[in-house]
Amino acid sequence: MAARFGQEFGRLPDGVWQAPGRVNLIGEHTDYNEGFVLPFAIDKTARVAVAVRPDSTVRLLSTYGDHGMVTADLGSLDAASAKGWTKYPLGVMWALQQQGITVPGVDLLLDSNVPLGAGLSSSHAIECAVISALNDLTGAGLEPEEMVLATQRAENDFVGAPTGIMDQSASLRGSKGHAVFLDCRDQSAQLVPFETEPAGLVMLVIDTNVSHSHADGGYASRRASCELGAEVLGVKALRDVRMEDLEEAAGLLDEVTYRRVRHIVTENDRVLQTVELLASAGPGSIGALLDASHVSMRDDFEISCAELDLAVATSRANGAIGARMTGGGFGGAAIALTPVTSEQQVRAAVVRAFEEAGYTAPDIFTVTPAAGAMRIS
Ligand code: GAF
Repeated sequence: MAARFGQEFGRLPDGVWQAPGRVNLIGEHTDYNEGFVLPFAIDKTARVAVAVRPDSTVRLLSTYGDHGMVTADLGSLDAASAKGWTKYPLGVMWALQQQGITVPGVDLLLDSNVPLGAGLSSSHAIECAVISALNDLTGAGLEPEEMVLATQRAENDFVGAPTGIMDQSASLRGSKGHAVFLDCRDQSAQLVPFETEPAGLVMLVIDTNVSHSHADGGYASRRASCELGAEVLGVKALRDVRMEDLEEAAGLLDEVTYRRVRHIVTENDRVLQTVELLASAGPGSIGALLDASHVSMRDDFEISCAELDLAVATSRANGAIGARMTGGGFGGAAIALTPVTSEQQVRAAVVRAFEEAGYTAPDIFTVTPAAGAMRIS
């Protein structure tokens, strides 16, 4: 990375930082409802090599895609004119400026092996690598919780995606062999041991190659339904609705809003149950909760799609102990918690099922919980 940076920019970088993508084990769309999530950082990362410049120019280059060098001026960062992946680093710089941090001009080279548009948060991986670099280079001394909020601001107000805080929390606060149990109301977090190998399991990711964007309408409309539900029920956020309140809520809400609310309330409950089960009985015990989460997203929140449903059903029929779509939905990836002994069967069956359905071939790979963002040189 440093050598490539040298070729492109004619000098060495000041450092190289990396940040991972994430898989969400369970707790979908609960983050912006101030609820619970249980994601883990994965062993696929975005890396940025960065050198500070003496002026206010930013030069951005990536090793993938065909974008060429993009130049911007820090004095006039503009969301409307930022294109493609450059929205993410520029959005982070903009967000830091908004909170009064002086961002220096930089030359920046990006490399990433987080699949794009797969629901594994390739965009937050970039943002978290960039904010880690700028935090170190400026000496701003931001805590992870502050970096989480700054990247959320970049996503919401610069990129234009009304997302919550889960993805960047996993990327910044992840730890090898652990999932991050996060309370999205106050950002308190607990690392929960989650290792598949000792349990004879693998976590398969099935990237359907149906690409999605959180800046599209589906994500925002689900968020709006949740806000409406909270307003009608008279609570600050759906986090405050309990399982036993659901019956009464049914009488107060229209049918669609009720189902959206039911997903959030039951999903929060499933996160709590998953955390308890992981502690008492290990990863082999959480299959039914993963399945129930998928059904809730498919039927109540309506964020799945035919390809995700096929990936989930086929995995389960061929030996996975639990499976669900992961991430924002409307495409992207499913996860299938699978005994090592069934891995090949699940892989082959999913590929065959996609072929028979006439869908684009999926990409299937395993992930393990990995470390969060860090400086690597
Ligand atoms: C996307 C968002 F970025 C997260 O904040 C979260 O809402 C997720 O969708 C759904 O759980 O990844």
